[in-house]
Amino acid sequence: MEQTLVLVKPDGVQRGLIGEVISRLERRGLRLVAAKFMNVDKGLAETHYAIHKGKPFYEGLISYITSAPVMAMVWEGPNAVAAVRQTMGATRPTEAAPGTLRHDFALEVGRNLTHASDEPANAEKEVALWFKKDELVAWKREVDRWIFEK
Ligand code: D4T
Repeated sequence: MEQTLVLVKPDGVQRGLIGEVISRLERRGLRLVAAKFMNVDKGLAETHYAIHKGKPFYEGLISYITSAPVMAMVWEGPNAVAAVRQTMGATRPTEAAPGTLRHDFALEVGRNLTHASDEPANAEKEVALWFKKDELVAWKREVDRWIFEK
């Protein structure tokens, strides 16, 4: 089953939106695999955002993600990566479709509430970066057969 990393970033935590994010992913039918509430150290932030090193917004990104606790989670389901990105909406909240989290709760790209892996190969890397193998819970729900086709 495809897995993806989701972070409720410091702004989402401070604004009391952890429950809203979880609720929307649950409602979608995705299955929670792991969760931890944590501070992000500089090393983890720099590894996670390595691809953006050198960009004008890089320093702001690192200080933002390390500024206060985040809720880190792994969610799974068929096409979980695409499904979660769709639920989050476009990176820039003013370009996010109505009904998405970023449309409904955010205005600025530097305060866009959540992170979600952008493709399956990156999702695998990000899940391994943020979680140890034994922190991932393999489980099934009674309702799975009514949500997952196979
Ligand atoms: P994340 O990684 O936070 O889910 O965002 P996206 O995957 O949707 O978008 P991204 O990698 O292009 O950007 C990472 C992160 O950088 C912030 N950002 C981005 C910013 O502050 N200014 C910018 O101009 C861009 C492009 C927001 C998300």
